[in-house]
Amino acid sequence: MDNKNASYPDLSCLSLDGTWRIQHYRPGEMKAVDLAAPGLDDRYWITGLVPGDIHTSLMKRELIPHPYYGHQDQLSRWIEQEEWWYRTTFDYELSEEVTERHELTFEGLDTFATVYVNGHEVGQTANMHRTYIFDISRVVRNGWNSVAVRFYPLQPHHQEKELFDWSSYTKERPWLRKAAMNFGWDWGPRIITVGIWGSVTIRRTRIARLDQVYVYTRSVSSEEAVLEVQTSVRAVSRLRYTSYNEHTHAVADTTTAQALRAEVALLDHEGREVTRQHTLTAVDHNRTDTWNVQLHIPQPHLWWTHDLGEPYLYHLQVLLYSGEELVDRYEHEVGLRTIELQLEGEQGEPLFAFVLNGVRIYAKGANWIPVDNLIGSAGDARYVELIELAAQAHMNMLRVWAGGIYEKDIFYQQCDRQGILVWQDFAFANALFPDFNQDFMANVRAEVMDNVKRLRNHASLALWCGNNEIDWLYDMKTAAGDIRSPFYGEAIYHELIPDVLVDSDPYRPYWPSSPYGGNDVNDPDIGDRHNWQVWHGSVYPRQYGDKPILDYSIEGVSFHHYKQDLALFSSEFGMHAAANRYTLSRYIPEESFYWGSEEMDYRNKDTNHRKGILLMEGYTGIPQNIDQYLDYSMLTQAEGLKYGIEHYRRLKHRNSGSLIWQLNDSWPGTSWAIVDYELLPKAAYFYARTFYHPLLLSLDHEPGQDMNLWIINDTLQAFTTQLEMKVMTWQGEVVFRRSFAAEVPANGAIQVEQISEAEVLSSTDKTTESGQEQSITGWQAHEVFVVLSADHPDIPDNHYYLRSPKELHLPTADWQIQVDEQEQTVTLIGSAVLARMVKLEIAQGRLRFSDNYFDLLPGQRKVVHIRHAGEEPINWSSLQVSALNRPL
Ligand code: BMA
Repeated sequence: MDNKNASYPDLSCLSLDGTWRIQHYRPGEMKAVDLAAPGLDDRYWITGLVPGDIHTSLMKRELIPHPYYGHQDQLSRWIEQEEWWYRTTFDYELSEEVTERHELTFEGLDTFATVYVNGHEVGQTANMHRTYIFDISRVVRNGWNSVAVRFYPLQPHHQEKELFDWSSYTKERPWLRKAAMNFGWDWGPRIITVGIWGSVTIRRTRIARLDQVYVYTRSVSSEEAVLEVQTSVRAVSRLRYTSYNEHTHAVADTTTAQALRAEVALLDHEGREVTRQHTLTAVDHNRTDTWNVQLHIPQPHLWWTHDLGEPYLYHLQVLLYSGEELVDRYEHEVGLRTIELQLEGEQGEPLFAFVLNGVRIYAKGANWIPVDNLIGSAGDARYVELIELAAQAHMNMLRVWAGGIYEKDIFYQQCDRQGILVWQDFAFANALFPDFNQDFMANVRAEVMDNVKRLRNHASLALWCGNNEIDWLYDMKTAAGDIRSPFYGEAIYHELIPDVLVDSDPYRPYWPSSPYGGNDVNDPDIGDRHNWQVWHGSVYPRQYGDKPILDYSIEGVSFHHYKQDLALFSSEFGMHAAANRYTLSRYIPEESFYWGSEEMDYRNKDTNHRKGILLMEGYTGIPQNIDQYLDYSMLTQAEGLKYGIEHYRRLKHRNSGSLIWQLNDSWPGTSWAIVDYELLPKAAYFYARTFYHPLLLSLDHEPGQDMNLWIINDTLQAFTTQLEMKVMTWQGEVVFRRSFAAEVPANGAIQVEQISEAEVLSSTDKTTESGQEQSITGWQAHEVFVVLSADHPDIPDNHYYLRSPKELHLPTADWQIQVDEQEQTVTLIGSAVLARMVKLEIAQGRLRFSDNYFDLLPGQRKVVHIRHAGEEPINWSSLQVSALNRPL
């Protein structure tokens, strides 16, 4: 069928994105030549979008039920057994000029496919992570053309292959270059997607083209930045025989070199030219020439993460001329910045620290998994919103985790613009891989090259990392006797990738795995570390070769283990919490919406569901119903992450970063995510606004022990402030109040004071907010809470409880509430008792609350602004407000 959305964004590029025809057959049922034939009558096929995926296309036509609802993912398992065909047509104009080449480019084919143009087989594909380019100059016609893509089931591609001792969640995947999480992970279902998941274009090359443009910052200072631009140009030759226009012409090949001119220009934010350079050259036909130019930018605007400055982006333009004709162009946003990974400090101390423009930064952020199991159909808005949410929670780094994909361009573009650094894993997660097989390795090499070249011009890209947990788990599993084979895959992370990077991206740091470094590869003294003592009960310290031990007990999984962790950089750690009520209720049949139902259980794909119960048992107590489960799991996650992250931040500069496992969800499940599938943040997200704030007041305290008061300053300005610690009863009586002056160094952390718990609780300074003296002589730790505040306008207050929630007996809270639908606000006025973890719920996704899951102090007035990320009207009638000590 005609491609309705086909358009020429510029002369050289025709988009084939849009509506295609789709059909499926049993493998081998039909002859490929028939289905690929240009004249095939496909009017009975269904339609589907490109980029996209088969599941979504079928869902749209109601041919399969939504795979995220209930157990319905099981109803679409048949899709992975079938052979799927896509077809489209397009009109094309060939010029009389014969020095043209035409390339059909697929930015994402999932996964094993054969591509046909006008019935001719132009090539095959075997890697979801690659960009495939087919030269179709010999088969494209003037006028009407057809494209067909045949996708094969995965099974024939792995069923006769060697199985490996280790491949988490499924044995099928080591031979298949496809997102690992497709096969199911401990936070998501098995949904084997298939289809054209990236854009499709036809690129016309006239005379010559820009093969590659590589831009990197050589150096920066406030006076000057030096940018190096490496441009590869390829001149195309005439074909000796061409066969378009229905005629065959003999054409003399040309042997003379092609005279070309390249112009490299840098424009500022407003489009004003900052600098421009020309190069003249002669390129032999079918040869590639590479030119380097250096651009010197005086008084540069550097690119900073959003917390340290402005993520200023220039605009790079490379224009290629043949005579007066503009034959190709390349445009990209460019940030002027240097990035290094510092592994040793000035005193020779070990570090794992990112240094941006010469400044050692503290990385705050989270791990990123695919935004949807149906990756190809996920829209740009999901990316924009999730990255916005991350930035608003003061995150400055996201780790694109290895079990998903090399993300779509929109992801990196948004990170560039929103000032967030990217830690990019290569797509190798939790398995052994056949690094002894040359076809596999050639495929991997092409994948690595494609993605390095696609992503290396992004300012946000801070680190390449070889794999997820493979080096570490290889040792653990070998020690446990589960792996007996050599470390298959090692050659990828320790040879192939570094080899490619030396040539293609030599100035960006590379780290072979996460975690990596040290004796047990998860060593606190070298490299980065994953803390899975908490939640998974992994027992540490451990030495290389020791049998791994899991401790499934209240103590074993407790988040108190974070404080024993002196990691240089904590790149994974986290705990489960329920998704928000709306998100769960949307995908769980109503009759199963209760705590302990099999449907609820089905949302949780983790091994051993006892871990979450044990964690809550030790902290909040075991929930008895779904409301308690929502609250208790959210509170445990939020307070647990706060406990861990404040500890890591107090360790600044020994510790230089903490990345939560995980930011987002790919389906409406129960997981470690702090933002759920409907883009509704959990309690931990709102806590992050304080625990990741660049200016943090922190109390280091264990029951019965001293109270250590800290300030952490991630900004580059030193300041002096007056800090106040206030201890209050649930009714708001102040039982202790003390102020401290603090000189806070730039980019540093200081302990301001240490007071014993006993002193605080027996203090005679018992003044209510209204100034009245009290006669009480002592307090119990479970009767009070602590508020830290500072007289600095930007520093948020922080709250602490001296005992775990299950030991506190909070009286029932109350409040007054006013809803202003016009202004989109909810105003709460606290009454006589502290309301703990006040929760506003509205049955709608993508809502942005200015605050939620907060404590409302007695008498406190709090205005919460609510908006929908897509500016849709708010479903006010569904609003409900509750608190831990005032359940629904
Ligand atoms: C680490 C991650 C993921 C996993 C998470 C939670 O292993 O790298 O593979 O989902 O922990 O178990």
